[in-house]
Amino acid sequence: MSLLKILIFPDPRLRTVAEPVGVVDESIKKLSEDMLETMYEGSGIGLAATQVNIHKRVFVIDISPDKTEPRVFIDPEIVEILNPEKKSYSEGCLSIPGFYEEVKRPSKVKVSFTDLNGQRQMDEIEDLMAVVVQHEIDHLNGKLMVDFISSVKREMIRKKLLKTKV
Ligand code: QAP
Ligand code: CO
Repeated sequence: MSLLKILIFPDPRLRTVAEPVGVVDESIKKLSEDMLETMYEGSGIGLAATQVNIHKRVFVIDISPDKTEPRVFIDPEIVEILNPEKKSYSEGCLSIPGFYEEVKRPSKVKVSFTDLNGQRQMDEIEDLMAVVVQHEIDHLNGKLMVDFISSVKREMIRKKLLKTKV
């Protein structure tokens, strides 16, 4: 496995719309392992391929307290909003280190995706899982959590992250 470099906002490459994967081959398995390693190393709970400058529709998450439940989502789609009532959650992002912002999203959704075995799956998700899955699908579409906040706040975060760039 290898650690991947995470793009930091406002890197314009974070705005790339990712391409569908289609067939799950060895390169996608290797990518998802490297992404999981990179996510755990950064103490994250979710990471999209876009964030490591790979523009394929893949993301990994692990929201378990002891970080023992890695999950890989390939070509994910929100197929139905099961509860349109929006819930607010203080979201973070490995590409926006040190900043947490309240974002409102539908609280329960139905998601379809391809798993690592190449099988299409369907899942009803809510709570933190629904928040993270929607956040990661946004990444694959070039969208970031700062797009939901005021332009004044977004500009402040942009300037601070440009300054602290190593
Ligand atoms: C997405 O984000 C998420 O600022 C995953 O200094 C997180 O794993 C969606 C992280 C929460 C909804 C709620 C952030 C690590 C990790 C930081 C993450 C940081 C170190 C963020
Ligand atoms: Co993120």
